[in-house]
Amino acid sequence: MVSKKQKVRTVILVLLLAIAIVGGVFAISYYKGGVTFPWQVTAVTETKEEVAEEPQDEKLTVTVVEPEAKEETKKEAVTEEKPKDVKKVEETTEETPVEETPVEETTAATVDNKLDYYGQLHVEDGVLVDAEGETVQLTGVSSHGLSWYPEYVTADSIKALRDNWGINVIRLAMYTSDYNGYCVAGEEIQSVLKDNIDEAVTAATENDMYVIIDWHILNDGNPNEYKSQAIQFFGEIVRKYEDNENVIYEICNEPNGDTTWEDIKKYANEVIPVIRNVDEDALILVGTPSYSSDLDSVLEAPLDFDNIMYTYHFYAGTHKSSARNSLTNALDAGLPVFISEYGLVSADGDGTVDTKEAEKWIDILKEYNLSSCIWNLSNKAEGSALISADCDKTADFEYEELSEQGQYFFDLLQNNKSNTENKR
Ligand code: IDC
Repeated sequence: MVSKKQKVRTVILVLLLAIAIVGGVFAISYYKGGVTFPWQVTAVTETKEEVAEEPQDEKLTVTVVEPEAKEETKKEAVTEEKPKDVKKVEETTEETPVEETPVEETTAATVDNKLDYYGQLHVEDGVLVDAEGETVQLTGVSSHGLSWYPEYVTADSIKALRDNWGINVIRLAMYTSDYNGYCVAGEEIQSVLKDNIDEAVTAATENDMYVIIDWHILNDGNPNEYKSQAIQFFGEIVRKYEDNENVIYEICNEPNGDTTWEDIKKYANEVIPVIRNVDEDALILVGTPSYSSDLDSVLEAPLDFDNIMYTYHFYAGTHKSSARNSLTNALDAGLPVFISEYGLVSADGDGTVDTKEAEKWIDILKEYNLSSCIWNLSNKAEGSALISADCDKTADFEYEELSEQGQYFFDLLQNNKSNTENKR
């Protein structure tokens, strides 16, 4: 009989044996690596993750920083290269003669013939004449304020005006009190203005043109307000240009307000000798009351100097037949008149060309051989500007780049030429 004790011992033995066998098998498998125990799985996964994450981070850091930097460099390099490529393409295009043809199509509007240059001018019997006493007519443009639009009064732009439009006079409007005017802007701007005048006078001289140096009073209605500055300015300027027979001095643009002809005479009698003491032949233009429109007062008591012309200004949109009558009355009475400024638009400098009135005014200019300058050489957004507001060029304008008044003026110049040709 097997005792209970023996049975228990046998079971324990079998169990121990089984444990030993299973343990052995597991041990072998473990060392062979064929079996992955659950704890191993966790450990491996954890290790893998750890291992995988760390290098990934490092890699990311490396891949993020390094390649991006490289990419940037690459991008920069590419960007740098692109313009080169574009340039190369452009250069190639420029080099192709066929591609250059359109450039020629964009040439400036140019009249057929240039107006003449006459040398030293004089006033004889109320008329502007050359050395031989032949009647002379100057036709040209006035600048806008020199402080405001100096870019249109450079050596290049003046040469282009002469070459393309054929005009023989340019007026340099130097405001005295408005818009950084000479008398209010300080020494630095004064010297800039004088440099601009010098460049323009030199260009006019080199291109056989007359040049008017205009002391452009306006809001300072009475020229006596800045008389001492005028005396100093003209004294300095005339010494600079005493040998330039093409320089014309305009000593006060438009006296206005309650300024009388007597006030203007008082001023003129002081300023004119300053100029004449240095350049005794200089042609001098003198403004008249009411914005240079009152010639009647002048007729009653003209100045006592030779080679003086009185200025008369008109704007076709505002000034009509009564203004024309007062001008022709003075001319018929033998008063020497110079139209140093006019517009075909309104007197405020804006509006459209009044073609009906413009035609009548132009007829008078032709009939009396009046010298004149049209207001104004700029691209300001106003009717009197000769250049379109959307044109940034300061020379060599195409016809389409001129304003309505600019085109009208250009057509006049062109027709003048053909008229002259026809007469010959
Ligand atoms: C105008 C200019 C305008 C400027 C104004 C200043 O065209 O851009 O703002 O002066 O007040 C004149 C003057 C001349 C005027 C012009 C047109 O001599 O300076 O220019 N004008 O108003 N007299 C009659 C008309």
